[in-house]
Amino acid sequence: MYQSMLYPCINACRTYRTLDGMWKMQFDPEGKGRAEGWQNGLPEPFSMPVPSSFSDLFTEKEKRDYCGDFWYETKFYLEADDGRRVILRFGSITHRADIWINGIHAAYHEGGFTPVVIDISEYVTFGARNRIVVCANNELNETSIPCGTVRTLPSGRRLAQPYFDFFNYSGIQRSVHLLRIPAESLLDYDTEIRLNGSDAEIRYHAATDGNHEVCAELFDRDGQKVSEAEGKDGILTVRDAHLWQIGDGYLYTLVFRILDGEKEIDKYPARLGIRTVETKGNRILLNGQEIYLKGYGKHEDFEVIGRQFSYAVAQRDFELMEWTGADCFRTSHYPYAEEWYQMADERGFLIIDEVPAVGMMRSLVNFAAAAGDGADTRFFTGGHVQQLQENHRLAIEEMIQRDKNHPSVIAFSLFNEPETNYQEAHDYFEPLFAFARTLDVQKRPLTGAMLFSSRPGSDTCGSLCDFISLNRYYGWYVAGGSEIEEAEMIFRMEMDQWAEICTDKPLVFTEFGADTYAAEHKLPDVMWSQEYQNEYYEMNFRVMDDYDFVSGELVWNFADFQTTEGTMRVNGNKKGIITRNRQPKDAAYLLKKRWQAR
Ligand code: BDP
Repeated sequence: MYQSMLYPCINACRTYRTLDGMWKMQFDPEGKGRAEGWQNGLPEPFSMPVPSSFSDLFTEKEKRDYCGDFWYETKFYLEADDGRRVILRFGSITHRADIWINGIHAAYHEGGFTPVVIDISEYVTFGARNRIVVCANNELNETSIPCGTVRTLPSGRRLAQPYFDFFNYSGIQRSVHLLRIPAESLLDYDTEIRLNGSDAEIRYHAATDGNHEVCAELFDRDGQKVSEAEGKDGILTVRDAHLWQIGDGYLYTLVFRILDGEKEIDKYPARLGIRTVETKGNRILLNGQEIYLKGYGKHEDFEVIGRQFSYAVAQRDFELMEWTGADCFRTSHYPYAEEWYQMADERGFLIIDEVPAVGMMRSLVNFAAAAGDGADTRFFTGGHVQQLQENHRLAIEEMIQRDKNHPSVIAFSLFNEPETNYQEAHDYFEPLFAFARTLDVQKRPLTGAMLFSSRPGSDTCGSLCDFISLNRYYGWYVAGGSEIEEAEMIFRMEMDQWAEICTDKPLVFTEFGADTYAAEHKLPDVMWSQEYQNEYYEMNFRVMDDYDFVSGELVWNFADFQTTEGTMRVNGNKKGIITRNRQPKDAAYLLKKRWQAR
């Protein structure tokens, strides 16, 4: 594996090309591929687009729901050796993969939502065609994140059984790049920002794999150089800094160069937004000013393409989010494709970046237990815990390394709805929070989205978080429909308890919502109708507005999305404010009115 996750760029020192296109693919339900030597070429492949989530492209159920090993193959021509490294970079492979180059095993990667980056220089043949073979696997278990299990039907067919509420889309779902980069190059960098009046000070650290001199230059949006410094560690001072703000995604360009005298060995242009984020008392501050988060929990999910990244869908989503007056989303429940963060940086949009630690409880009915009765399954006890924690640690490390330099990322979420009501949960999470704190020099707030049963008195993990994040379904899973007045009462009772803790800690709602069928209207309203979604939100906002430590509201969900089928879901989760094909439900207008006025 190669240590750098820097996004590809093209200039005099670096080049890349995409290997996206039609690849060969083959399912391997018996897991015999390795023994039969498929790493040297697939025996009976069909064609498959890369990137894509394979499931919704087929017309047969068995293929849509395929669970197990599945293989990909492609060939590429490589030009003559010019002394540079050859790097192969997958945006992600879900959930794990072995990769061979020309039949030689080059890497194994666990985790389906961060890049797989491999230095393949020693495996390739220059001036010739080279073969890439990938054996991916999409099984879920209790040591993988996200968590789940696999059920074998009497026929022998295997089915993924997620402990979470989204479809187990898999495949090579993000772009594949082939990079040529200098033998000595920039591997990674960190930036720490301080504001002094109208000026800014940027402390940087550049990691390279050599000893040559590094220089850093900062350019404004017009290409004017505003500051420069020398060394792997340095300070850039910016007079009258144009701050990165909500709705004003002003980006400077920070150019790192590695020099051998006059000779440029490497050059990497990074985008930089000047902004600070912190919590103070029970407030969240951006550039020292209090902010209130308005927006959504989302998914990477769209018809036909599943979880594949699409610039067009992302653009539509940003347009719709901004149209409702939103300024923030949580990458529930996994790090998204990097392009989402680049677009958010440019638009001045805020992101809570979440690791795929979801399904940390045994709940097979589309997460029903999680949202409703909060059953305790003792998930954090048993033999699987150590390996789970190792995978979780790796996912945190890769997420923070990949995303730490995006101004849009204002917080990291390290879990979604695990059981937190016993000591072992705290013992599990405490070292992970401590580890995450060592990785982010910007010291962004850390949080985790808390389950219904995680509340003052019972929860053991809120103390690890810089702000409390609550997923709450008062008026839906709890006292829904005609009981909504009771929901309001018990919601207030819970908030009174948080009020005692949140004198010194902000609280953000990371989920609240009601399933709503876009075609359904009813007077007086009933659950699933558009009118009820409005009533639900009106009640929830009434309560939230009475507690001044509430620092944000991210509704669940931005759009309807695909889940595993079952009695809890009507061809997916319908809590969207927007339909799956990206048109507004009535509640979108309610949010728009509220958020544009705030
Ligand atoms: C929460 C989960 C989320 C679900 C949501 C729901 O965090 O993934 O989709 O409930 O039930 O438990 O809609």
